[in-house]
Amino acid sequence: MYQQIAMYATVFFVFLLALAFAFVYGESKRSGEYSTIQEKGYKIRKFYFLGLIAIMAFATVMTLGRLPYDSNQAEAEGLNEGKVVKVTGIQYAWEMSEETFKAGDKVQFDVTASDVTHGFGLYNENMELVAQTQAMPGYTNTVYYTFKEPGTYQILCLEYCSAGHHVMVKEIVVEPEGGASDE
Ligand SMILES: [Cu+2]
Repeated sequence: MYQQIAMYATVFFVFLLALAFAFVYGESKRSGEYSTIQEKGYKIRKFYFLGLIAIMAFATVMTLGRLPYDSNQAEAEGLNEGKVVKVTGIQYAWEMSEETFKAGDKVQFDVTASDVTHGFGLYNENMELVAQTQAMPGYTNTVYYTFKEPGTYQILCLEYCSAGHHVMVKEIVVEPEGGASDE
């Protein structure tokens, strides 16, 4: 569904761009005094620039704390009280210190790599990306995720890491809360 929305949005914006190009092309045939156009253009540009800064600043303030990488935020929300799972990307597999989870588990993934850079991407059953970070040799990147729904999740590599990249898939099963009996 999201892919479809993204596709229609892309087509719509490409159409808008095409309109803009057509307008510019059409206007280019007309000649006029440059200084008045320049003055008008600079006014619009200044307004546009300040507006863009205001929107970006607002969006940054509203969303930065929601990123799943911030340990202070995780502490505030109790996300760091759960399991700590060490994840290592290797050509071509994912090694994990723990592979069984229950719905409701708060997990801190400490992600690294042993050879080249990989991309840790956690997908839910609908193949929606729910958490991701870089897996880099010599670094540990932490990402927090709470398994709200039981099901079969998958970890895919999001960074092309040579010939076997596409086989870097690991399935992890998240059991329903309180065991399999309440399914
Ligand atoms: Cu990889």
